[in-house]
Amino acid sequence: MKTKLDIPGVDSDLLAKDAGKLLSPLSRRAFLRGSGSLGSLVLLTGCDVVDGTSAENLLREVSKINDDIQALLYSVDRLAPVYTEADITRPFPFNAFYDRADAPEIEASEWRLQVSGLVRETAPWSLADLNALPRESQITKHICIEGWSAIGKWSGPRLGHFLQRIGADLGAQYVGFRCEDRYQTSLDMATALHPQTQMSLSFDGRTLPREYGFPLKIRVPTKLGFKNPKHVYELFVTNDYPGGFWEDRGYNWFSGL
Ligand SMILES: Nc1nc2c(c(=O)[nH]1)N[C@H]1C(S)=C(S)[C@@H](COP(=O)(O)O)O[C@H]1N2
Ligand SMILES: [Mo]
Repeated sequence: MKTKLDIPGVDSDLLAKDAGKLLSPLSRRAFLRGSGSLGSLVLLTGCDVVDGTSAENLLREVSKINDDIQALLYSVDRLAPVYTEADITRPFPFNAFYDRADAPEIEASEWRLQVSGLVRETAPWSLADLNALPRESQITKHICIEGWSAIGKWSGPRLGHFLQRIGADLGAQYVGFRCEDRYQTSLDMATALHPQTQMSLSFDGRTLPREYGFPLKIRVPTKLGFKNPKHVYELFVTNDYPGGFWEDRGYNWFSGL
């Protein structure tokens, strides 16, 4: 492998520092145990860093190693902690990339969940169809990257059961979600199949309120809040990295807890 460490316009020490910050704690330890230099990052990623663009690619590769390591450590047997009714946070905080008053208003009778990509049955689902599926309830903690957390109660069908039901390719890499407010996010298949990953139709004992994601939110208690899409209208299964609203703006894609 040819490695050139003099990059015109790029400070190699700063680049190594930046990239080191992107690593998960586990791979960072391994990185620092080595020389912690740009050279060792080049070895780790196999990237040939010769200019600003390849420096960017190197940072992207490092972020992917981070995702891969987190995915490897992720276990469908490891459950997020569950809480009691007495622990529920009321009122529950609202968050979105806009103000509460601007949350989308969705007409229940017109709404359909579209299903696409690597699935056998692509027929859309009405809210009544989803409401007819067996439900589970969870009281879990939502943790937002912005520094707050809150305990809430959600119920709805298990996403894993739904994916089986529609004949999704469970060996595919990603399940992506598109939302009515143009938000989107995606999960690795292991997380989509996790027993606590839920298609939430109800919140705190009533129909999901408008601002909390009516009519459908995907509740993922093993991930940070931004990986929990509200107002979902499309679910797709794919092997092409789908990214997401915040993921495309630099948040770590895996963001597991
Ligand atoms: N459609 C949609 N889903 C979204 C968001 C959003 O802006 N739009 N924000 C995410 C973030 S960052 C958080 S913390 C939670 C907030 O959910 P809550 O309003 O139920 O607390 O929704 C997540 N899902
Ligand atoms: Mo968030």
